[in-house]
Amino acid sequence: MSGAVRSGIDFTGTQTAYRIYGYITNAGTPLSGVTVSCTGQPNTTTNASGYYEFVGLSNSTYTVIPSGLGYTYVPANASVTVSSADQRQDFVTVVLNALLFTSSRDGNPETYVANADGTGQRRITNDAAMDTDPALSPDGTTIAYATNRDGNYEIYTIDVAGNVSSRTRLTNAAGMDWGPTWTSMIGPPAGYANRILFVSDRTGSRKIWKMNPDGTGQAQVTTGAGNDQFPTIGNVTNLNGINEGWVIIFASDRGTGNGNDGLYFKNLSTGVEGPVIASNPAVNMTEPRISPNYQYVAFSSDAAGNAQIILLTLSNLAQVTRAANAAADYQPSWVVGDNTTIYFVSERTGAPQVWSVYKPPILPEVLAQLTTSGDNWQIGRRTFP
Ligand SMILES: [Ca+2]
Ligand SMILES: [Ca+2]
Ligand SMILES: [Ca+2]
Repeated sequence: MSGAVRSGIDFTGTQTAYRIYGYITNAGTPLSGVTVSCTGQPNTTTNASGYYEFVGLSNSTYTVIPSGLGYTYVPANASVTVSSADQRQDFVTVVLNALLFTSSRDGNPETYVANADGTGQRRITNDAAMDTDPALSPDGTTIAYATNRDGNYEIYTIDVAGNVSSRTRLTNAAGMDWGPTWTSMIGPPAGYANRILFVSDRTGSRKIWKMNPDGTGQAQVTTGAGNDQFPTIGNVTNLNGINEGWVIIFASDRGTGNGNDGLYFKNLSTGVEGPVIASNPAVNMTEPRISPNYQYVAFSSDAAGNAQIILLTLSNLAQVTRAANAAADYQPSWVVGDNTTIYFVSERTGAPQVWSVYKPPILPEVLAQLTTSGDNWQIGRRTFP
């Protein structure tokens, strides 16, 4: 489709009917038979792929609500605005709406998990080594993380209950292997669905790599010069007017040459790598995270003289600072099904803590501090089912 756009084919006529569609999953398994309601439309039910859709919709705001089968869904309901484009709205069962982070409250870095509102914080790892960079699998059962328990950083997995018997080493390479993130189970091109992306400097510079969830099939993904890190995956149907489809967006210093990152993408179908926005050698733009609806990227930037959280709208590359503060603000993230709340780390009270910022369509931002004990950072990279 991107090729059609790039070759300059003109379309005449105006599309006036759009659809709201999405997938409903329980721990990664499609849920069939979920009743879905939508303002002014007859109810529908999900099919064997967990898929639902409402077609023939005109521009308006619709409330979409899943129900049935005995589950609680996240979000419980969604206000979806159709504005001359199809809209995807996924739902998951509540277990997937979790927040992962690293905390030093017990004396050294461990992985923690919490509910999306910060309640229910509990420790997953319990080990004298550094346990960092947690990422929850799209089926909600497994955490990938990085640990230096073997002398240098390697990627491990452990189940969400933290059972030591489930702990599995996935990488075994000299140098740093860290920053894991899972790819979606449905949708990405061949070779990219149900993989773990990670960062490795085993070839001499940092590159994005991928592997199967059991550690087999390790292969280099990004190929440009410089150092690449912080991969995030999404189906980006409008990157400044171009339908890129499934991409990895990542940070790289390839455009600055001085260690400051810029934002880049790799199209997983064509293999093309290019800038999302122009790099600036004087600015570190890093830690990109694609939103659950694939329409935004949150990242950190020190363009204002201190690290700030920036919300980038992919369709037009507009940038808005969120939760502005003179202290360092970094490592933005999202949880499943919520495209309005950004989680981030801030040092505005001193030590790094996990915060959330919620911005309803009209009201001012609502800020919440979710952690208070020890240092808390590295909010887990999230992948959406
Ligand atoms: Ca530890
Ligand atoms: Ca290693
Ligand atoms: Ca700041």
